[in-house]
Amino acid sequence: MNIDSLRSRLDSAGQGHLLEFWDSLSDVEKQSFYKELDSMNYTEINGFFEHSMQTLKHASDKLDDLLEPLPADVCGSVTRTDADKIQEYNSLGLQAIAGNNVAVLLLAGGQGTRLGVNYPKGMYNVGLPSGKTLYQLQAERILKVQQNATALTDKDCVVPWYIMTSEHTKEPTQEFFASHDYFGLKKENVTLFEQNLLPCISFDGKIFLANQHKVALAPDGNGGLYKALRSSNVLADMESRGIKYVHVYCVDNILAKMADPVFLGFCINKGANCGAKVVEKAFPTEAVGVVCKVEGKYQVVEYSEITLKTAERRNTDGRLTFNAGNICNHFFTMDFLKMVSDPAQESELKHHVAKKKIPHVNSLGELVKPTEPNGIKMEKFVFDVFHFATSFAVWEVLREDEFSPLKNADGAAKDTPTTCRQDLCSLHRRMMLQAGAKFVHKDGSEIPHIPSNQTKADAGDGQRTCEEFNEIVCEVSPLVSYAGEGLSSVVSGQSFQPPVSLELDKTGKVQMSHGVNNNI
Ligand code: UD2
Repeated sequence: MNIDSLRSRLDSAGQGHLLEFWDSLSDVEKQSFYKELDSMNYTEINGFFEHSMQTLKHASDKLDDLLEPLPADVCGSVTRTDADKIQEYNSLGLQAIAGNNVAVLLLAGGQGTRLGVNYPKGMYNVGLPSGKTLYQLQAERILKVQQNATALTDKDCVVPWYIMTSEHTKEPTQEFFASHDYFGLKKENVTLFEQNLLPCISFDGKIFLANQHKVALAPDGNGGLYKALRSSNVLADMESRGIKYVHVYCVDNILAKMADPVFLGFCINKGANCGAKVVEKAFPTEAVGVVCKVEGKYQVVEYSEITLKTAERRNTDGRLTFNAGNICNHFFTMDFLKMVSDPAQESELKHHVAKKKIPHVNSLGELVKPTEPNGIKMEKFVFDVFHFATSFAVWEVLREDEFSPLKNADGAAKDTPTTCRQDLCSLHRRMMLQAGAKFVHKDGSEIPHIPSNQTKADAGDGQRTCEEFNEIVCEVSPLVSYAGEGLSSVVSGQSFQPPVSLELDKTGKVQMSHGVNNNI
């Protein structure tokens, strides 16, 4: 340990206060703290801070004049594409999967503060009949899409799963997967890697201490992906497996389709090196980012970055001009990922800045838990690489089929465990209806496909109000069907009394559990 040299580096960077408690530390504490402080690049951190403060200063500047809608030729939509074409995209995607050319990459380094649990969000169980967690649903969708690709091509294949964690989520995620036997996936095909952390900084540029011998750190945002891909050798691993396409998604969307063949096929067909799956923005003030162009480059612009007038702008067909709602579901070619992860490009991605209440120790060595924001966290965003895209593709899907994120604890108005559970059950009920199943009440009368919009008292016999409709429990294991395929041979012509659950047993047979199961 060369403490004098470290002290002088810190002093000249204006961060000398970090050694305030040095003399009172134990030898073990000194060792680990020295290692932490010595490994940091203070010129870089101070540079990030200065840029972030500039960003804060200009936070109220609006981008309106620079915004351009997406050109029609990069866009496709599941509702405006005919069934044959969708089938073609699906086959193209499955062929890429069968050729071992596709990987999925999960962003799971977030701290999930809004949900308020002290374990990784992927371990959350939203209360489905099966009790499956988000991680298990995702693992099973990967297993099923592999099987579907094999069924189409007769080739065995693997979709490797890369999971980006952070200091806070790595260990519990690792233990969770190990204790669940990787949910049927092979251990060697599930790779956890860790994103980097950045210090939390006060408004006057001083790095906070979490305690007397540790810096207060936070993950560097989901755009930390690109640096981590390089530093953890994930890119090299992907290359050695022959991966050509990577599907990146975020942990909390219970409806996310891992390695979605249709989305892959659409992007491959377009020859895109970068793509985004979006949902139509529900209303002008909905707080989602929109995919658009800014000064000729593709970008996601947050709602707060434009004025209401621009958010409300509509095309002649009545649709919002900026309506491509980002759902954190991205397609990248391997070449593109390699390019944007190169330090020359990666360093061009600027940090976004958030004012936060940051717990820290003060100069008296006391722990302070502020009630007002006292500093900033700096994050890169995964979609900021869009502006490097030379060929871009945007695939619009239906919100009710593909987007229901878990953000908040129950009690909040949206994006809760309850809304996730209801949205998944609603999707599965619709998949079964389409496959020819009927849902019935206890007395055998059919539950209408569409809920009554009357109140319970006024709704006719057998009718259900929207609220009651939401409570119809129906869960189809991803191992039975990925997106509705193969269901009709199992459920067509049969009546099901909720709660309904379709699961595969150990012999690979579909087990149906429900109130009744009479042939119609
Ligand atoms: C994200 C998108 C937003 C919208 C929304 C939809 C970004 C930056 N924003 O917003 O545009 O699409 O999702 O649900 O993508 N994560 C990490 N490391 C970090 C921080 C986050 O891996 O340092 C992961 C996190 O675990 C999650 C994903 O990134 O899987 C999105 O993070 P979030 O939930 O904080 O993002 P949100 O909801 O603000």
